[in-house]
Amino acid sequence: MKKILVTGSVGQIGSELTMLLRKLYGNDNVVAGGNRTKPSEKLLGSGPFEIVDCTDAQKVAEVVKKHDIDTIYHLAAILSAVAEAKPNLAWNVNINGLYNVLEVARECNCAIFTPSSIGAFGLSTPADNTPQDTIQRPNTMYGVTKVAGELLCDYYYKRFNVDTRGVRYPGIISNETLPGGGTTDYAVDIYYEAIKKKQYTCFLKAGTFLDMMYMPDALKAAVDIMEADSTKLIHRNAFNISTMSFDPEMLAAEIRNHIPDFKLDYDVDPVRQEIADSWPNKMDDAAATNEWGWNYEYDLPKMTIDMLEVLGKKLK
Ligand code: AKB
Repeated sequence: MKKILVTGSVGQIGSELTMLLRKLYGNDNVVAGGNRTKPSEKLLGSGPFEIVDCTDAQKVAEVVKKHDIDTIYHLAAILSAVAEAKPNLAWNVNINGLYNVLEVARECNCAIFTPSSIGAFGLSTPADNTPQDTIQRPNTMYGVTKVAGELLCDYYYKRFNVDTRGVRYPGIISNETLPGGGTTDYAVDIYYEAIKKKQYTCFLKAGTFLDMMYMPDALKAAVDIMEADSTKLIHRNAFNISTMSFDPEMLAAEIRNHIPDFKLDYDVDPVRQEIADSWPNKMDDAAATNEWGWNYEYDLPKMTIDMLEVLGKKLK
């Protein structure tokens, strides 16, 4: 049985991924690593928890050795909007933190999953059907750290044979956890506000198309790629994965199928708009499908039904 450490287990994807991994591999075999944010009762009560600051290499090594870890899901990261406000912090966590975790993985012979993002692309990248291998010249600190991270993971595999794997996540939408500090966060907020106020003021403008994904598919991708047959992986890291692409108007129209008087207006945030404008409209994920059988369950209508149903009960 795998012995897993999840860094960033208190974050949006981390907390839900930790719970899924505990279900699949046993509660005691999945250590939740967190740093500043207080972990939920659910996370604390269902298995081991350790304070792991990925910028502290010694601490990462200590926890990996203490629990005999063989697989690390490294999810601790600073997202795009916060990275623009705090580039220093973003470099430290996203690059130095990743370097530390890769070094520990090399030393302790661990496999490692590291997500990249649509943020690894830039204005000169083809925006439609963005190929797996293409131009990557991002102009954000988040993007710079993501491209460097992809290359670093490739390097650790080639040079040290560390079993590094990863995907490029789109914006992730969840009915359970809120995102923090991303450019795609509007696509989560809008559902909450649709239920609470039947109105949402969007910080990205109409016509801003971005890749998005429902949380269950994002979690499935993380599990499936780590279970994939290693000999079939040509790319290993930074696989494009895609399930849906929409702009705020399309999302609002879908919500109106269930809440007909829902209203959408705009108060555009220039920083996040500029970031979004530099990201693809939709990625081509054929390499993921061919190399490890990537597939998904949720499109926009199916996700919207589920989001509104679950949030409707929760926010009552
Ligand atoms: C963000 O908006 O920063 C993230 C991402 C797409 O990587 N959700």
